[in-house]
Amino acid sequence: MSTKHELSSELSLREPKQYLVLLLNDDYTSMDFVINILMNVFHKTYQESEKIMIDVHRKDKGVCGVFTYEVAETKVMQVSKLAREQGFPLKATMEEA
Ligand code: TYC
Repeated sequence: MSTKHELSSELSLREPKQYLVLLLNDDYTSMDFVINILMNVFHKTYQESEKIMIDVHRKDKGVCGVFTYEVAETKVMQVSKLAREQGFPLKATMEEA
């Protein structure tokens, strides 16, 4: 029978690490733009996007999804490219889940 430790190392051999992508609040990005980012980059519904945006606005950061490293990195880059193109300082970061 496997110990708890053996089970968790077996899992880590099979499953890729997961990363949270967090959206950060700022004073300049419009609420509508953040909602559009959540819908278009993170595939959230309008209602989910509005809820996450308000949460980030109130608490300074919030999770918009959990992904493998490359996918999380791509989402972070997409957010900064789209924000830069529209002249907003919006930033996303990633951390190990
Ligand atoms: N704080 C912004 C405002 O009042 C809205 C905002 C929400 C900006 C979430 C960034 O990640 C963010 N216009």
